[in-house]
Amino acid sequence: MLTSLLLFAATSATPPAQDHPNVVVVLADDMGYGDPRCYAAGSRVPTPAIDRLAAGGMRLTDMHTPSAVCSPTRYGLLTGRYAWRSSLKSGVLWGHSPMLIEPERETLGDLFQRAGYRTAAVGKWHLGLGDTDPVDYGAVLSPSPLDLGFDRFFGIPASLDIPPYLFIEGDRAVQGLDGRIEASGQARNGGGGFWREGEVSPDFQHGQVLGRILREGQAFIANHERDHADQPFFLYLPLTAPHTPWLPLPPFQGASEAGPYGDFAAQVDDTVGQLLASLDELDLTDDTLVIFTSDNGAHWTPGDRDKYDHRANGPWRGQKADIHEGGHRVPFVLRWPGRIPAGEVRHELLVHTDLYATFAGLLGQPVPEGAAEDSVDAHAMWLGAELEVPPRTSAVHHSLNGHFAYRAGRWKLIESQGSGGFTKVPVAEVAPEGQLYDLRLDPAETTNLWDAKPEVVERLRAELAAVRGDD
Ligand SMILES: [Ca+2]
Repeated sequence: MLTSLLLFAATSATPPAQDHPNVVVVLADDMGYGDPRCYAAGSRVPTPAIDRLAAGGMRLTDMHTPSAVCSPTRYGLLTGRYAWRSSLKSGVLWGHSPMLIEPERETLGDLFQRAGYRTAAVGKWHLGLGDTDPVDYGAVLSPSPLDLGFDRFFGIPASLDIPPYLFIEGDRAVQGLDGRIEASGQARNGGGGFWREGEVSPDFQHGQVLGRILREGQAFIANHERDHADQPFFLYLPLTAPHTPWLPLPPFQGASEAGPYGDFAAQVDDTVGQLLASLDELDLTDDTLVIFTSDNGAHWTPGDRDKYDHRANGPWRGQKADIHEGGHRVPFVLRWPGRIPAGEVRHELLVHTDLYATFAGLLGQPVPEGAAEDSVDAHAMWLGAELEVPPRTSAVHHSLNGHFAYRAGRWKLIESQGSGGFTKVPVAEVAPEGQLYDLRLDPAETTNLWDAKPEVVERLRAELAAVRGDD
């Protein structure tokens, strides 16, 4: 009796840190479902760090980015709301675009701050800065990530191939845009990588940016432990790779069997490994929930696939920017030792927008009225619960060109013909106006059932219209 009372007391006295873990979200840029070996044993890219993370935690097989490209996915991940509800109806932002997230909108950073966390965003922002179009990088940038729930920001405005090329710290440029850099002159996959011409600051070197983001992220964690150890931290770490330009550092050149892209993806894995090593060294591993995922599928053509015999997007059809699964079904690995079951694989449908409600659930925080309307709470599933009803029964997908798809159980409806993105799809003269696939029987989306299943088409169209708020 005494023993059980003591056990009960010990359980009740669980320190708050157990329920408020540090949280690190690593968002790779354009890494595919078939790159990590824990998702595809035959991957041509060595990924020991991501595999280690999966072995110590959980791996999801049906996680989707809210869009098949960068900016709208980031909007959705940080706000719990699909970006097509915002002013961005298709495409991505550019280097001089103003802030896309409405300043009053609730973000993941706000949620963590309310729960007592110190928060940082370090890396590729790509959600716009300031309120002028074009952005004046000589001015204080308002709004900046500091106005959106982050105590600290360090990073670059957009993609590594989009000018201007400079670092931002907090709400201002680290250095002026004193120079110009010519276009790299490289094709996308010619090695050395592709970037556009434009303004550049003196301290900016494309090949050094990924390492700089890692070091700034590590410094945030180390400084936090030195100065704020009484608080948990939230680090949002959006990497710039393996997006173009593909610029692996010398130790990674030849590290994969998938060319410069694969080598750069191997460097992404090493970046994850160094981050995990930092957590180990600071004795934070057991108190930290680490997520690794990607913001859309890999930019990987059928030609790339044949040349390297590597399926960067795994078994899925299409690639980055496309409405087919390869555009938006991504790796998602999460680890929290002792709390998330180790080595578990889950197949429930989820979207990056769900991070908001899931962390709100985990932290016991309310969701403010009107916030995160496209977010569902999956924290019970993350902690290993077997659920009678899945957290989410449907999802909306969105492509580069603004095409919509709607997933409900086994069915996937695409409102339009073609890919809606980078992949050219020949369309027959007499073809259905849209696409319907049975992902359970046809996960590679090869057989269009639009004409064969009109009742399913009608039902899904009506459901999508309702979610979208069509008049
Ligand atoms: Ca991307």
